Amino acid sequence: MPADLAHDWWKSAVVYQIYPRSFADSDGDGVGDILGIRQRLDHLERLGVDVVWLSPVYRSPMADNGYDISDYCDVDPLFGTLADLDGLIGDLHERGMKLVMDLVVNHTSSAHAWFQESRSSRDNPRRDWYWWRPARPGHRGGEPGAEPTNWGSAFSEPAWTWDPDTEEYYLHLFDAGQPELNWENPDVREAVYSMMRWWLDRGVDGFRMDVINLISKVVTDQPPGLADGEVGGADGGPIDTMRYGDPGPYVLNGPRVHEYLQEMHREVFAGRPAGLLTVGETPATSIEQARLYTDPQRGEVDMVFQFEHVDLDSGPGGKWDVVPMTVRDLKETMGRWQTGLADVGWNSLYLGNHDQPRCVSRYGDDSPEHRAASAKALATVLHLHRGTPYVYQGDELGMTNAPFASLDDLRDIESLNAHRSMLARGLTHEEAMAAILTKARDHARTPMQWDAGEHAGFTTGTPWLAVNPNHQEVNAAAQVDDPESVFCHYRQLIALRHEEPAVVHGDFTMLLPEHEQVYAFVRRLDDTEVLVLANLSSREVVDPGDLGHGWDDAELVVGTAGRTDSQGRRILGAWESGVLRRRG
Ligand code: TEU
Repeated sequence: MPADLAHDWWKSAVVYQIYPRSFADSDGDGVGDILGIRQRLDHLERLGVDVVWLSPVYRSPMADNGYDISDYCDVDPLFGTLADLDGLIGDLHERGMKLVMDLVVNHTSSAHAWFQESRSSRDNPRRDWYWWRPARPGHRGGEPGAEPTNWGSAFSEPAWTWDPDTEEYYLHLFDAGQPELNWENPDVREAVYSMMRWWLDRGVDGFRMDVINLISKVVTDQPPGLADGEVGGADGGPIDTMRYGDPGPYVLNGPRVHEYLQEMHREVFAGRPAGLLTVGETPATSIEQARLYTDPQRGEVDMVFQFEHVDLDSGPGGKWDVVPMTVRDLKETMGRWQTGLADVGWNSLYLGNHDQPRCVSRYGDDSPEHRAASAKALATVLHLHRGTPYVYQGDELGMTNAPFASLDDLRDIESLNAHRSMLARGLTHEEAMAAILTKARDHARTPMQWDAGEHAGFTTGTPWLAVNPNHQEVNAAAQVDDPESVFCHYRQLIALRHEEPAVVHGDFTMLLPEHEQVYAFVRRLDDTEVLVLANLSSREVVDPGDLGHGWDDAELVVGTAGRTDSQGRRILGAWESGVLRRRG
């Protein structure tokens, strides 16, 4: 690791996200684990990524696949041991890579000792570590409608659960097994900071902070101190606002969130050597808010995951209200975020993760004819924007959504609850399944496709979630030595970011914003210009405006940049993409 690592080293880095349940299983129990990851680090080194973001491996009852943590300072036996994790940290550092852990501190598991104590009695010292409230006045606790507010959770249920022992409700914006921590309580914050320092002392290089913009709640002075949300309002997120009140205005980007993040920075990161990375997951966050979160002068986080481009196909009814999206929509939002954080802050760049369907199926064309080209075109566009790219495991192979046929094929609490909720409000099973089969998180969670063998080389046992049958064609073994493969295309893009400063620091100019098929832009730094052109459609594009005029003698650095027909018009084939560079 270069000693003089620049403070903002992560601007030229590429992060690879590993979802441990689905990456590689070393002991044949059908669930991925840490030793499995350690056995597959050559894949990451060949790809050229700089950082691994590891989704949770902590002790957990797995109500939400690890995003419900019962012990922050231990590894769940399903994934291995602390020693295994120390080994992974060592292996990555030896290879010049870093490890970023998932920090899930907006909520804990209900099995966490803190919550067990908190729910044990109303006057337990940890009672105020969570959000407990009495039943709505005039209502008997436990009865429908008695919840302190009408809020819905992201998993399509009431956001409050009654505790018959202490006769109060506790708040959870996700599953009932994920009670919200009360960050108003300074002891809660200090407990979190000391846990973070413990991991940094162990060699971890930073944190991806789960729903970090939910930690400050708007507490009103009228009982129960929290207000009802609007039902039927446009949420766009996973909350089923057709049935429940939208908690958004009371929990998103709350009044003390910046104060808490600045305190965290002072208490955890200040004074530590450069070389750490912090990225906040911030659903429903505006550019204005993102500038505050990522302005280095403010000492909060290095970058955030914003959700606008992954909510483009969500209608007024939220995530499950699936609506079409266009290339123009994608350009409009990506372009605005490029401009919005051009002078302050920094963007994270992603099209997929463990919560989103596969990007090639959602934004591309996963038919056998176009899958590889569209996977490359999406990567070309994403990786050349100004920001830090994130590769979700399998996207570097062009992995697609899975052919789930029925609810039995799914495992994710979010989809299973959403199905029940949609039926409860009168949708048919077919209507509910149509939405779920489009947006299900399990699409991203099918096992990694290492080879064409049984279970794609992921496990010698029975995978916890079925392997995508297209692993016969789509797998790492078939791609790593194929210069025309999606894998090698990703490797070229990552290498370009490492060697071309204009890709890291160059300004961004969108071209042809109104074009229905073409996504093109220029990056400029000093005397270097980089032109990125991509046809994000399955139809050929003829003469996309004066795109590329004057670039005839430019250097083609990645992909292809179309052909010129007899009339001198540039033709871009279906899903064709390329990067041109010129100097002076
Ligand atoms: O996700 C938060 C979040 O925004 C998701 O609920 C997202 O909106 C939804 O899944 C899109 O369908 C984080 C984690 O990434 C997710 O895996 C967890 O389930 C959630 O927090 C609770 O920890």
